[in-house]
Amino acid sequence: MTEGEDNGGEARRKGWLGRLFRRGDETETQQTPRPTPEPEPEIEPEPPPTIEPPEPDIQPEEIPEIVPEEPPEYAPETPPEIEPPQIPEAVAKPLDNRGWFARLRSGLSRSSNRLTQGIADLFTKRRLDDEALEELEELLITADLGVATAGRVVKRLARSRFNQEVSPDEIKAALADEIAEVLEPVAQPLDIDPARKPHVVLVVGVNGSGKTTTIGKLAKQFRDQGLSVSLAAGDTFRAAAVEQLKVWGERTNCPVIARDQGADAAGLAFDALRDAQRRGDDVLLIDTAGRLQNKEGLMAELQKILRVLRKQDAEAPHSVVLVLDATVGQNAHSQVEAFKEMTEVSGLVVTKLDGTARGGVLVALADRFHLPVHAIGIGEGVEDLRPFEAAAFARSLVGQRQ
Ligand SMILES: Nc1nc2c(ncn2[C@@H]2O[C@H](COP(=O)(O)OP(=O)(O)OP(=O)(O)O)[C@@H](O)[C@H]2O)c(=O)[nH]1
Ligand SMILES: [Mg+2]
Repeated sequence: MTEGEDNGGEARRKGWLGRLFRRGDETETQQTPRPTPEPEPEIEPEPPPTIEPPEPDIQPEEIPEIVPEEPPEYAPETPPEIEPPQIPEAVAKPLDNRGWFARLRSGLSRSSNRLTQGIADLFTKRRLDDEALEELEELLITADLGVATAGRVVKRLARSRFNQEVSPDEIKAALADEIAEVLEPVAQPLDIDPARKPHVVLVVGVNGSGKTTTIGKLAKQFRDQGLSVSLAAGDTFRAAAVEQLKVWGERTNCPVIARDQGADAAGLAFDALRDAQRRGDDVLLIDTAGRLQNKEGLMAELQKILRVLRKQDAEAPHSVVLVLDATVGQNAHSQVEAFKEMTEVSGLVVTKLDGTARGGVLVALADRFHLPVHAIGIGEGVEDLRPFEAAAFARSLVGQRQ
């Protein structure tokens, strides 16, 4: 359960987190500095959005008033060499329920194998006495459930089964029930308020967590519900990120507002909301960068986006969705803490539960932060975003069959 056990794929994210909490260490000097940012105002001089030019009824002099920004407090860095966007092909047809459950189970196998084996070792012809409960608690902690949650789950189990002889299957079933009870209150879909035109969803998270992909998948789901959706490529830090969102826009038939790399993300968000309001869109999904050079830089950018959106709609964004990669294990806690400090996170989407996920952490997060988990990602395709179902997830985690 410690960060030291994280798999190799975390190195990049750890690097990000390292950067998230660091100020001006040596790695910055390896990057060629970008030109000094343009002085204010930031919106006015920018190139027009790619989908439609500003309409004449907007007075040009209004715009500087709306964003009276100082230059950003962070020194923008030259993005690392641009990786080609990794855009998987859409999954042709929806998975049936057994298909997705099998995927979730195999994704959670890293957690569930450990639990299943541990439970089998512990509870073959054994009473659920104090010693057994203590060992079970340790096992749950190593499966990423965290000390507090593991303690609570075991205590509740003891209430009903103390000193009874229990089989591994009974323990698994009881555990799944206890875990489902922790998860149930947070299993809440991302509800779009039809009174908002648009309902603005700001999507945040560290780089690589799955923000852009999740936006594409959400766009598809909302389109399938008959909603009109537009996308804003607010991750202006990398050219590839903009391209990636445009591909999702084409795939889901949603307009994408985008600007060149390095453009001001808040200005782009402003234009995107104005256009979406004008069209009367139901939903606006705003992508953000996860890769700014430090926490202060990221916070400054996100807060600027919030301020600018609120100039047009005092209640926007109506949802702030934090996307977490389930393979990072305990790091997810510090990511939630960091983003809660930066913005009012209103819910989570947890991705990569089809990979070598460490799903136990989702239970610990639910128990600790009580943030709604709107959906889970179980693959790279457009259909691979599923509602978060507490009971199914709990059963998968303990290795039970559906
Ligand atoms: N297996 C799997 N891969 C996923 C899932 N969600 C996203 N990915 C992949 O994870 C990688 C990163 O996803 P992105 O959507 O680009 O992540 P991001 O948060 O936008 O990253 P930055 O733009 O770098 O901040 C891509 O290769 C995605 O295809 C998922 O649920 N399962
Ligand atoms: Mg992205």
